[in-house]
Amino acid sequence: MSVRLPRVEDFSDRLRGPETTSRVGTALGITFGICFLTGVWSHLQYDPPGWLTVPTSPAGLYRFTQGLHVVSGTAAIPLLLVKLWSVFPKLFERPPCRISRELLLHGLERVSIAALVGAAIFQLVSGTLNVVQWYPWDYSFRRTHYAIAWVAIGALLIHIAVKLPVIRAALAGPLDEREQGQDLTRRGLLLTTGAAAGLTVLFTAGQSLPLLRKVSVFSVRSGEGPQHLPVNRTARAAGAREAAADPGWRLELVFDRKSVFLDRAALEAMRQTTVGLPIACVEGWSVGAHWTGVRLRELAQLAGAPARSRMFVTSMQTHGAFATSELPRQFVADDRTLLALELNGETLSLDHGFPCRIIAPNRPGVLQTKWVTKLEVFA
Ligand SMILES: Nc1nc2c(c(=O)[nH]1)N[C@H]1C(S)=C(S)[C@@H](COP(=O)(O)O)O[C@H]1N2
Ligand SMILES: [Mo]
Repeated sequence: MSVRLPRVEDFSDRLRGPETTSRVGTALGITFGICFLTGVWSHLQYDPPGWLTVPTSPAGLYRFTQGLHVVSGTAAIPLLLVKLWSVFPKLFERPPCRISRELLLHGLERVSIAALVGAAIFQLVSGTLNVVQWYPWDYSFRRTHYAIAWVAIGALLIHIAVKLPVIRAALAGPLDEREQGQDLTRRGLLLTTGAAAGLTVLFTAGQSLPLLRKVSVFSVRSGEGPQHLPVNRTARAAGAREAAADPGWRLELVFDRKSVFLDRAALEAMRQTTVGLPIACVEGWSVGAHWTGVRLRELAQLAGAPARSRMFVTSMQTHGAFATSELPRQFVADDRTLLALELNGETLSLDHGFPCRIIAPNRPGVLQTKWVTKLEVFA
């Protein structure tokens, strides 16, 4: 018996083929489209460019868009696996053997598909690793995930354009044919794939949708934690423990090269406001909570600055990212933006940012800075 490479004809399974591929591909295209748009939005919100004024309402907008980002990315995993399985035999298609226009086109198609498959796998794997906070190698997740997103979406659009005639014809193709001795039809396969994607969402989306919290046994975050809120980075992990627990701590409020110092008692003596706002993490989980503290707007005014000022926030964190953040004017001016002192009716715990933290509407979790020690106001 001679050993040889398989050929396309060797894979006779009728379940594969354009009828299956086109339908799974359509679903996959939709999830990737949603993932791309919500991802770009998250990127813009994280670090808004000059031309973009991020709205402070609706307060739960980021919670919604980022939940959708992670849910659609998760649903895409089973879809991508089935899609790749359905086209797998094509890997063994022989290129035209003479140098010709066909060979060139074949080569170009192969390159674009390699880029698409590579980028798609990278996005789903890196996104999942970020959700479970596992960084097996040293790279900037946000920048890389964002750059590869453009490769993926570009290659996807080219792929759809090239395949459009095939996709059109295949979407009209039969689903219920059965080969001898075979039980599963293409329709059956597609339903199974849909169910797999649905269950994946059901088992994980509870971290974004409180309604599903009980069923989502594979959620990375249960929604629970000290003071009814998960903790992403503890005071110890951020190297903020000692400074934050120091009874001599004072907040430095800077405007126009003058500093005002306020200890916790002074902050507690100011007018207190209570708001209901969620923490919405880039990792997709979000939890609503009640926060009590001083309006940033009133702190700006105390410093002698206008209510519509920008603010730069510095924390006591000594290592790791997210030690500082910036609040655009509309966020400082918003009545719901607080320097929070209490969480769900109790003094903030150390891990939630004691002595005080930022909480603002429609703001990615990473920017809700904990262990604040300095606020610089810019008119
Ligand atoms: N100083 C500081 N603030 C921080 C962080 C941090 O690492 N350092 N993590 C942020 C992230 S990623 C999130 S999602 C929220 C989580 O808040 P919690 O741990 O209080 O629930 O806090 C944010 N505030
Ligand atoms: Mo986060």
